[in-house]
Amino acid sequence: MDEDDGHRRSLRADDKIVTVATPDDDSLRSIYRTMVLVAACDDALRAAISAGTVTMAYYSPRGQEATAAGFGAALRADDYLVTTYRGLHDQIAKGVPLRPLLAEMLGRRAGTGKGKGGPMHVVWPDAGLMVTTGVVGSGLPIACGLAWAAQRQGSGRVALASFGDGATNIGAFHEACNLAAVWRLPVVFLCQNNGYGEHTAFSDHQRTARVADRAAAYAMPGVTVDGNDPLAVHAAVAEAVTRARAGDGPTLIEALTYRLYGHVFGDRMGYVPPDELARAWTEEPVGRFRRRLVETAVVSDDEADAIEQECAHLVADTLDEVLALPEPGPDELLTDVLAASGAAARSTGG
Ligand SMILES: Cc1ncc(C[n+]2csc(CCOP(=O)(O)OP(=O)(O)O)c2C)c(N)n1
Ligand SMILES: [Mg+2]
Repeated sequence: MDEDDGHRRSLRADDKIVTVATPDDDSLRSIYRTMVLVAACDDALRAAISAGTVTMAYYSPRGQEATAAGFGAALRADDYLVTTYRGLHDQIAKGVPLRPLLAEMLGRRAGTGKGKGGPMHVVWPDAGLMVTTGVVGSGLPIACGLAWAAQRQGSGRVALASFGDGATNIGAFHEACNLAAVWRLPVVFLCQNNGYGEHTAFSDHQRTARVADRAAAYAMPGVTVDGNDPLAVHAAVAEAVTRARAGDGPTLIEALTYRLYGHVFGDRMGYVPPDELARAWTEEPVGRFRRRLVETAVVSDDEADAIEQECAHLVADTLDEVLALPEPGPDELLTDVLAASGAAARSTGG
């Protein structure tokens, strides 16, 4: 990757130059719409929790929209994604439909897991979303398994593991990086470095200046990009995906971004320096990308407004619809616990 702006830094583990296409105007509008849809969903969910209409532990991805929209546009529909509890943006960007996604988050029977998994366990294989996990770091070895399967099947699919900066201190991160490098697995390790693991700032939880520096330990390329710029993320992921599909193994990408609403809904963020938070809001990625698209005449102000209104209405209508849907009943407590292999298993709910 070229070092063409202040944030991008490459620790190239080989000499291959990979050229990737930049998104055309339709793709740019689609990336913007994804970011707007995530922000609209996040606004609606936080408002619903505040109003008491919805009760759940909610980990807002607000501020990290660009990272998800950038990688979503760089992946194939059949590529795999493994994400975390802070995964709403990733799930939307990978193409999980809004209705079953929100229904799962709200524990409705029409949800991706029949309302029995909840927000920490959203799975939608039709869009390649194979796992959402609340166990920090646990998604990375699973992504290796998916990538190993793809490698053995020759399917050309790539697995992208999305995780936070805190997760890079977990043993599973290092085991997965090592295994992926040794077996040259088609994996993209995408660290969304939002500056904090729960209430611990990045500089208090690791000595390495950049998460991407850790790639050198596994002889894989590592790169740090501006995670608030969807095109920087897109370029890095597109390059990593191209390498992965060509059999050249994994890449570690660190997307520098920010959690604008703290760790979990209700976080008062007293541990966050106020000037840091104020600065982060000035770099808020959705508005920033809108300004860029308007300045470069990819959209007019009216078109950008129309995208925002369309997304706000879609989210409001879907949320209203989902709130009226039934929850799973007690009779479903023991169903879907194990994969049924025959009629007997099905009849016992096994
Ligand atoms: C194995 C494990 N250890 C600890 C926790 C508690 N925990 C939940 S979220 C979190 C912070 C993770 O931070 P990061 O990886 O940076 O992700 P972010 O929340 O910033 O998206 C921790 C420690 C957990 N869920 N799983
Ligand atoms: Mg973090």
